[in-house]
Amino acid sequence: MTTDGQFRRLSATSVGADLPYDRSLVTPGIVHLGVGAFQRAHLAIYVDDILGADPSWGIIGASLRRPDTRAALAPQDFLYTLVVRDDVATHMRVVGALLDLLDATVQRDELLTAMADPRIRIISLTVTEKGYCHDPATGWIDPAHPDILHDLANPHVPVSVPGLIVRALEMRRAAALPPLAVLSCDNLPANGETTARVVTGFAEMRDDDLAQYIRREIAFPSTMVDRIVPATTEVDCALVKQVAGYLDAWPVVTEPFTQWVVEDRFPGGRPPWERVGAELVADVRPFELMKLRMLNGSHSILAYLGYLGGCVHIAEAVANPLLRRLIHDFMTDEVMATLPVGLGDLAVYRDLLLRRFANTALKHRTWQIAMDGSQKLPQRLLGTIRERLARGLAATRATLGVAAWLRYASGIDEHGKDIDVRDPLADRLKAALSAGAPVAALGRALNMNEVFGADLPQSEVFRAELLKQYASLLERGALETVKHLVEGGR
Ligand code: CS2
Repeated sequence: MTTDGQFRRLSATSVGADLPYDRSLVTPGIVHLGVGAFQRAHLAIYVDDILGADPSWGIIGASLRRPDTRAALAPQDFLYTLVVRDDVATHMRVVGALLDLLDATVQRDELLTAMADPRIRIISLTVTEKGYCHDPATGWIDPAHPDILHDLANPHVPVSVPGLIVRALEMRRAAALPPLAVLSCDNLPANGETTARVVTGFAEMRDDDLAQYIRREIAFPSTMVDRIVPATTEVDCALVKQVAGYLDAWPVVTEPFTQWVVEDRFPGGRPPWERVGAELVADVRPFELMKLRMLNGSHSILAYLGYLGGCVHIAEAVANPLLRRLIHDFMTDEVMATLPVGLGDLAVYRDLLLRRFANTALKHRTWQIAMDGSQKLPQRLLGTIRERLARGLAATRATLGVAAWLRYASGIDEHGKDIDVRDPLADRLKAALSAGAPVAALGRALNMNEVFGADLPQSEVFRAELLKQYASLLERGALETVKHLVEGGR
């Protein structure tokens, strides 16, 4: 359907396509794996903003698992609307940086050909934590992962992210193409190193020479990415129709805030991103730690406790004075002391986060953030807990966040209803947590070394605090537990 009554569909020849650059001159310079809402509101905007100055950096995107993205965007020439909203204003603009979008499930060869195209100088990715096929506690590739086993047996028809990248790099080496950068834009600690580790780890399993070539020639800069981008809903499409007056099957809605800190290592060159607000630095690690522990740590705590307490969206959760106090104190008293010096005034950063979470124009579901906890918690909460334990300091609020995740992952809510838990370890978590006394249930969950590592389960202090919080969640419920803690009862 390209029309709906008097409304026309966004497309290059129809409506909405008056871009500030000539799109017919734009050529591809980047292949991006994992075109979700986040990438379309973040990396794609940093690219869209430089296409007037340098049109050689257009993006060829790929969806790795689902055909719906291509189906939505192809009829509108891969144009889409970026909707920037807060409680005061709504702005819309059309983005033209995406030149094509391949569905890797049926266009794998086209995707590999694009990745091995001489014009491509950056392969970027937002494939979420689980796309790395690694062990989240250690960051090493999981050799028993079904997709990795598939790709080892069928290296020319890869399905995993490491498999696709290694095959593309192999093709580039065979064609004697110059080196490029593989740029992770995922919320992982040291995301460049993590990507390098899984890519070279997979290459080593296939061919030592190839692994050496990758180590020698390919750069894996780390990045800290930040913009809150909830999944698009029908309501967002209706808003675009009403305000912009055209049909867009897949707009993306986000907040005004955006931040991108990037390590400046691009052997094939890069767009002049510093001109459009990106911060190019030598070492991204301090920024990543700050963002993962402060923003994402708070987000996960709000998501689990908020969901259990009946809050559908983050803004609703943070409007609850007890939850707000909890994450305020979590950031101030538990996280800040674990961060490196030189990051500026962390209290200002904290207050900005609290304001961003309170944006009621963003319908960011607690359920969405609650997904994939087993992949997220190591970098969001467990790092903070580890560091505090090592210094003999309490980590009560962070531990309550972990307990709330486990309570959520048990699969039954406070009213006895099923929770739709989305997590690669969902079945194992549910089996571990759904029967027996809390101490036995937690004992089984803590055996998951890929989440907790070998060290945390050994800590008596951590075990005792986790049990205390978990038992309180079961007895009192989420909001009463928070009240108890915030009001000093503990
Ligand atoms: C969120 C993040 O879904 C989640 O887990 O915590 O996507 C968060 O919105 C972004 O990292 C913000 O930059």
